[in-house]
Amino acid sequence: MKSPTQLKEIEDFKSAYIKKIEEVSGEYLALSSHLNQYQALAEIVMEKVATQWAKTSAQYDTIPHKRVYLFSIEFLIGRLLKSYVNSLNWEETVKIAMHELGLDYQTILDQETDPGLGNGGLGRLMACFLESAATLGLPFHGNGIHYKHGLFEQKIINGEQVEVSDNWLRNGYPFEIRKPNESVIVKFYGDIHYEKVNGALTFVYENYEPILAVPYDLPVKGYHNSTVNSLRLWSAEPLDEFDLLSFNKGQFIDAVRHKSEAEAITQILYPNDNEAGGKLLRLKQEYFFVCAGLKRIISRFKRFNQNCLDDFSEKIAIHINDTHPALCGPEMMRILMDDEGLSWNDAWKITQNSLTFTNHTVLPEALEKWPVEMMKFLIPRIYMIIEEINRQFGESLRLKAGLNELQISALSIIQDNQINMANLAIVCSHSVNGVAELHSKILKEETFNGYYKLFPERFHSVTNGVTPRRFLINCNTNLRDLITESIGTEWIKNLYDLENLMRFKNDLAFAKRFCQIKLDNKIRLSHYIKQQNQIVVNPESIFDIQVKRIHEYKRQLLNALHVLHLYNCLKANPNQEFIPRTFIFAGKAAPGYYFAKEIIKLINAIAELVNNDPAIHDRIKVVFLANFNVSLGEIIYPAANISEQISTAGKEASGTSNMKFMMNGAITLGTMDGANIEIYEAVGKENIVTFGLSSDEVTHYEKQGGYSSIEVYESNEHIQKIMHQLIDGTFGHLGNFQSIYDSLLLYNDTYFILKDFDSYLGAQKRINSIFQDKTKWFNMALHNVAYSGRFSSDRAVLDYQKKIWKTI
Ligand code: KOT
Repeated sequence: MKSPTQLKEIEDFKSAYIKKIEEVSGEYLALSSHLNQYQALAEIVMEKVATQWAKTSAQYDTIPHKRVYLFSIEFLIGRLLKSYVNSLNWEETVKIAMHELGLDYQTILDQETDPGLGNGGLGRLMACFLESAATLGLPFHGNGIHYKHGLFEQKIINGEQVEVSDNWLRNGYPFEIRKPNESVIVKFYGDIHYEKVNGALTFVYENYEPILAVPYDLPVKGYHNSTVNSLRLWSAEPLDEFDLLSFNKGQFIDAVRHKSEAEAITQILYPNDNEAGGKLLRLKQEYFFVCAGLKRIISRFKRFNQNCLDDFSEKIAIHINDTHPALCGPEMMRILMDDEGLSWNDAWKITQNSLTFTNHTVLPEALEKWPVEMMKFLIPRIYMIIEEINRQFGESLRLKAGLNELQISALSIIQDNQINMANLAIVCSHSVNGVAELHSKILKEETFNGYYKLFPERFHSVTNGVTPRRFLINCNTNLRDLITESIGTEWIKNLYDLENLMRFKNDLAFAKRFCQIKLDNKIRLSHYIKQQNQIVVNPESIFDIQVKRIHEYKRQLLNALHVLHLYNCLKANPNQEFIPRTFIFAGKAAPGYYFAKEIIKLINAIAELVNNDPAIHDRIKVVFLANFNVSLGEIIYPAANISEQISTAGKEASGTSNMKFMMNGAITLGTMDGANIEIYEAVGKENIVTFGLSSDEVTHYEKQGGYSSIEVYESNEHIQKIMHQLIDGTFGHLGNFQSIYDSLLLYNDTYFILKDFDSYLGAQKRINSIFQDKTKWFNMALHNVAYSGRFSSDRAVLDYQKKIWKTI
């Protein structure tokens, strides 16, 4: 029964919506398109959010809380409409209203584009942190880039990845506000020199190219509260639409060149995950959003602080998310000295006390280094400042720490004519952290050991987390309702409360509903698979899922080779007892990463072989879902039985999909890597399946130049068989996989795939035997949900507040 207030709310909503439809489309509701229906709902929701947004901003201006600004080159925010509706506590009203108006709510939600403003874990983490901070009511804002084109859309054609350009702004975007009056000028190129003016040496920067940075603000709304923070994304525009001088001379092409060169800066997101590209345009992007963001933050601070910058670092924390915004150090020095007239020493104190830095990867190819010449050419003043920071740092190591020249050069920001951006970030900030316990340990003992020895107090660890609102509450509503009916609502804001679910471990009725919800989620995913890939899968089979960027270190190849091996076993012994499995893969490969694209091709080749072989009797199905993104993840995570987290130990800094799967009751099949280790500790060894070399073992082999993959190959006939199949025509018209064969045997298997193969096989067998015991399986799944509390990004953000930003 609905209360009179509820009924009135629904009626009011319906009339407002009917009116809004007419406004956005000029049509009556009955004639409106799905897109118009979406736009109308988005506008109504945005109006409500904007009211709270204005109020939050005004409150922040009067309360002197320390503010945190997250600087990141990626914010993978996902679709926002459903998040806003649910966080406004409007879910029921909107659903009923839509239903009563004869509209399909899900179809309306599906009209929203999914902004791909990030590659994967790094960008998604920032979106989770923003959501958590708003939910916790903390003054915490994002600063990034307004890419015109986000991450490419992936199509699979003849088993191969084909990239299509993304155009998320095609139909306009209802959740952003362009703020031209808060634009800033960013200067590139040019010459610098000192001139004597009235006897004093004055710094002159001329012939530079000015670019206009225009901010777009997106509201970040807290769940069931009235806090709305901001994500500010900067767009590059020409200062003048046309270069009038060229235009008047009749040089039309030259006149527009300036426009397109300016716009190029924020045209597109670089599609590499865990790799540093090294292109001039990327460096331009990095400086662009750092410069614009800092200028605005500093000028706002002065406005509310009687023009005084003295206590800046007590009131503001600037967080450098990986090294892409590492120019925050020298840029802040530049603003404080050149624009604000502070001395070097005063500027340095403020800069270092304000900046904190998180590293997200130890892969050497991802550690950014920029050629000195490029930096000098593009941002000459910044280069000068970097040189001086480095000189003074070297001097302090020599004089205060007593290091010799060799030791100093190992810690130098400038090495081999390149700027080492991680070194720059460490030197300019007062805190460095890794994103899981093991990763932080590797940073201290290996990657940044030289710095750790000098400044042990600067090093911290904060394990990543994910928002349970997006990755459980809004995407697995049946599980949400079961949990709330069982333990109340407290868990939504304090995820540790999920531990109370353990009271139901022997409750049959609960177990039945819990398992039915998983089955329903698997059926939902099966429909999606049927619709997208025309493959029929069995929802009763084990859903074994690996979704993440395709990368050698993440070892999708190990998973794929295991499927091929199972296929071989069934072919050799068709009547063996076999527990049906559906292997689901999804993920994008960087367009220039040949080997990763070969892995996608191989998975699709195996899918074609296995899915169409009548001898298999549908006991194995292999599915590669195209275009993995946040929205697809929201359908996939709730449907998983097995969460594949099988990176080479020591290589995955944390991983976050492991957490999303766990919250939804999947069992982790993983190596002792990144946050898997902490999941192991949280659920206990009975409730996770682990395998493979440890990170110490991997390092041990690496120090000897690797292990011998040929030896493993020669001693294992299963491996011999699958290796031959890669090159013997098994995959028919889909071709051979010589490069994969070579990397494993000729180039000695850098990622230890063959070395871990047997151990992985054993782990998969253990899963089969556990799955047969339904009670045991339920118990494991329940443990995973119940102990996922520490993997909430609420906990992660609070850890940062306590350990790093010292705001609470
Ligand atoms: C590096 C360079 C360019 C683009 C992305 C990266 C990157 C991504 N570096 N680390 N990551 C991932 O960050 C996640 C969030 O901390 C981690 O969970 C994951 O292990 C990293 O691979």
